[in-house]
Amino acid sequence: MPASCNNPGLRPLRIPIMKKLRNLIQGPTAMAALAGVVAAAVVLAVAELLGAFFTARATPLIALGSTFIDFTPSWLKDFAIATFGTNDKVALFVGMGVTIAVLACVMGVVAYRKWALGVLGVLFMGAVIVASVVTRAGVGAIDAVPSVVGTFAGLLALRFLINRLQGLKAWPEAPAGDPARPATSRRRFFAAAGITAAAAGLAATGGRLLGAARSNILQARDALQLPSPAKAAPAVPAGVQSPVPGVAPWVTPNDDFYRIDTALSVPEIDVADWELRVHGMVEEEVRLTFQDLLDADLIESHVTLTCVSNPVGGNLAGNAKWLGLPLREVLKRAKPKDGADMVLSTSVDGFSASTPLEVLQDDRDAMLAIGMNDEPLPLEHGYPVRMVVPGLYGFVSATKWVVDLEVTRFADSTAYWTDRGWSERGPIKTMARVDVPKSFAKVPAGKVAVGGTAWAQTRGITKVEIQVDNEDWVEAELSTEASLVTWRQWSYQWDAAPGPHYIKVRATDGSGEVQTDQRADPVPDGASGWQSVMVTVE
Ligand SMILES: Nc1nc2c(c(=O)[nH]1)N[C@H]1C(S)=C(S)[C@@H](COP(=O)(O)O)O[C@H]1N2
Ligand SMILES: [Mo]
Repeated sequence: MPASCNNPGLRPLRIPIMKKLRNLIQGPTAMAALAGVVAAAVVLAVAELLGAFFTARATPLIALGSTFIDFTPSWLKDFAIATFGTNDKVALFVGMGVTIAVLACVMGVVAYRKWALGVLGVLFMGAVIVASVVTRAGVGAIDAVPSVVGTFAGLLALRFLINRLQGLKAWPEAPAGDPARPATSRRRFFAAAGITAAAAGLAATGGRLLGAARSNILQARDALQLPSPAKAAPAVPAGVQSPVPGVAPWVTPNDDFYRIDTALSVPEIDVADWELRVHGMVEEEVRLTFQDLLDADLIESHVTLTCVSNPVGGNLAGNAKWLGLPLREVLKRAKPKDGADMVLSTSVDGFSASTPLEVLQDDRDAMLAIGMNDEPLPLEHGYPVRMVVPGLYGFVSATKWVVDLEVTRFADSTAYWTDRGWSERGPIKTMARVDVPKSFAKVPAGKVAVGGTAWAQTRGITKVEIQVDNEDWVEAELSTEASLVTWRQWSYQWDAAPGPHYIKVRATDGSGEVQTDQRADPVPDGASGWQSVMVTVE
């Protein structure tokens, strides 16, 4: 028997701590905290259920999260994307869930000790929710109804549970077996809390199902027949795909296309309601319906989109075939006035991007896209209409769910991310990426296939070089170039000797410029530097 077990000095110390801990966990404070959490679940669940009949973006979690995103400083956005990638929204919801749970615990305890103070706290939180709901773009005052009703339902639930709790007198000091020991009322409290929580769960699930059933946007999208383009995309030449297995497919399937946006709940737009307003510094205000787009002479072209938040070596880039109307044609009708140098595009949910006017008028075929890889745009990629502008990062050009184009001047207006510390302009930087081998891969000695992709939209890629350790730079083999606005893949057969090695890669673009080795963070206008991949050859 270890000596410590019969050390009498330890017992008196250990038992009070254990007892205190047990009392805390089983005591009224913890139960009050639990009541708070259950009441918060009721707030959210009732709002979710009613929310099925209102704008989806108006339920408390979505509205609070969206408001949080809008106040996210650029370093935090950058950190979130760097850490969680396209899972940044999941991370946000987890963070919000924890915060709400902690606040709810506090609220429960406060309400138990002093009911009036608890009521004030709950009403204050309700007011915060309502404020974040009604300030969302495209959300009306009526959309506050689910949150208001939810808040009062939560308050009722809290009162109900705290009544149960206050039934527990002379507790927990009463010894077991003592009739004063309120084991049954304690059980009753947990039963009440459990039933309330289960009802909240049902309401939330019901709200989800009801919301999905009431939304027929997905069916409308599936039923939509895209017209054939007046000008088809140039045929993709053979040999665009790097022969190295594991390199990203040259055309990114829609399901694998990276998604970056501030929308916590994907906007649902009925094409019958969709209208694009072109206004501002124009001779002629133009309004376009979806039918106008279907009837117009559409073009089709492959364009590689890239996100400014993409770190060196990252995968926030994708290549797709887009179908749409050249923005040039839209602007021709609107006739921009002299002095205008920017188009501020705005989405239905209040995101905006500043794009140089001349970029939308030149021959790079910037478009209002309605199709992506022979399908209507997926909901999360901007259904029914988005902008696609070759050569610019998405944050200054690729507005999804676009509904408004204001012709203006950089000096007069700013866009969503510009107001949060990012650049007002965002030409895409020349970048080469290694897809194979992966960083920290172990490969057998001998011939090792190295491959990846590179992009410099509107300039094109003319050379990709790799450097192993400190050896000379050598040219990789370029895959066929499809166009200047799509990425270009590459491959290299590396004669690998055993040991650890670093493989660096850099591209040269069509203007003759070699990709800079100057490291820059994504903020404010895109990451730069050379990717370096560590590989162990065995
Ligand atoms: N409405 C809206 N459009 C948006 C954004 C957004 O947050 N909201 N994000 C932009 C950014 S930063 C990028 S990189 C591209 C990404 O487009 P994708 O999600 O289709 O890949 O969309 C752009 N369009
Ligand atoms: Mo982006």
